[in-house]
Amino acid sequence: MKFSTKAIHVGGEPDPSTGAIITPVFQTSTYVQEGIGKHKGYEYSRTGNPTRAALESCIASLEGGKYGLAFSSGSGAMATVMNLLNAGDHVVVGEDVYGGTYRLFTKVLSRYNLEFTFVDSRDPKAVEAAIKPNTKILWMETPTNPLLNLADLQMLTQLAKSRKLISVVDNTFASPYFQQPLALGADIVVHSTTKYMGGHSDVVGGAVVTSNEEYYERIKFHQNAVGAIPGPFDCWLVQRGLKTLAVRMREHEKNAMMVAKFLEGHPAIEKTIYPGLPSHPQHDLAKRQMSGFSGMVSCVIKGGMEKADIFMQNTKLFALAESLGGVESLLCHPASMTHGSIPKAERDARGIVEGMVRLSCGIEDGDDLVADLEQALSKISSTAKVASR
Ligand code: P1T
Repeated sequence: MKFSTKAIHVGGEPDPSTGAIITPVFQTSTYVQEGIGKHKGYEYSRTGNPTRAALESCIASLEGGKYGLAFSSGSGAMATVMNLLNAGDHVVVGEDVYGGTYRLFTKVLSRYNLEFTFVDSRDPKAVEAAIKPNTKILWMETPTNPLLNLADLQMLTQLAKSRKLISVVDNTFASPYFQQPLALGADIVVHSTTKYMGGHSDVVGGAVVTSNEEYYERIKFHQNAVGAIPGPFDCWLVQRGLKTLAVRMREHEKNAMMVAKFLEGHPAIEKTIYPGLPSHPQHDLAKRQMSGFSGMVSCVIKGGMEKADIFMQNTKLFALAESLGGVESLLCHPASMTHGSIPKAERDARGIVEGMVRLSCGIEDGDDLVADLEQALSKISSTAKVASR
């Protein structure tokens, strides 16, 4: 079965008791048992729920994995994967990651005697040099949030294997439609399903996929033991989103390409970052390991935060908000919003400068999106003229 068919049919078998074509929202906390140990496969909804099970099998199939697990948020999924570690273990992390991932690792998990080294995951030599005898996980996000840097997944997962590390890839930005980390050698994929998978900015969720039975059993144990599980209606919403993932991703990409090309030629823009542009330093790698470039574009506005603020206040279709991957276009200011939990010196060192704006291109008409950006950028130069009079 191909991607679009799996998205609609896996985990979507008609309900055996009623014939309902859509898996019902099993809004129940528990299940009646016939006798001691005699039940229909479900005992308690933290441990398992049929609506969640349907979603988990669909997500696993879309990532080309054997096992899927759903969580109450991407953060909950990431925290639960980290329960694979024991105190004293070390993790090598690609340095440009979502600010909340950085916060989870440096401000929460580091208190449990887990150690993190952040490296530039574009540079396999730097990654290799960071590995220590107690390193257990290599954590990669690609494309990264918000710089849209890529990690060479084939090369780095091979390195992880040769050093007996568990490789984990946050595939949120690409979605399984454009990138399949397990096929490229990764052990575990994590997602914020809040983003492209849910796709409609109406649910917060997370997911983990793996084909490794041992990792699956251990993460599933912690999913139940720690309890960061999604409610059945949230599972239902994400699964409904998945049905249109393929068509949405094609539109996101088409619009992102239009937006990136427009921004790249605009005099108010210092730099445009999109893996689909030939000017992206890793464009060739993007073509090799992704089947498309997804819907995220970052740019740096000339004149820093002040001008970026004028631009962001004047867009009418692009709404100023955290998050991404929904049908409606959003923009955000990473330095103060999504990556505000990273100290300024580190942000500057990574290139998350004050003038940077991150755009999540929705699936509105591309001409309207470009026109919106054009009129908002024109406000920067018109305020400059007023100020210089
Ligand atoms: O928000 P949550 O569902 O908990 O997912 C966390 C997360 C994990 N990984 C990546 C790559 C992410 O971008 C996120 C969340 N990101 C945002 C809210 C944002 O605006 O970037």
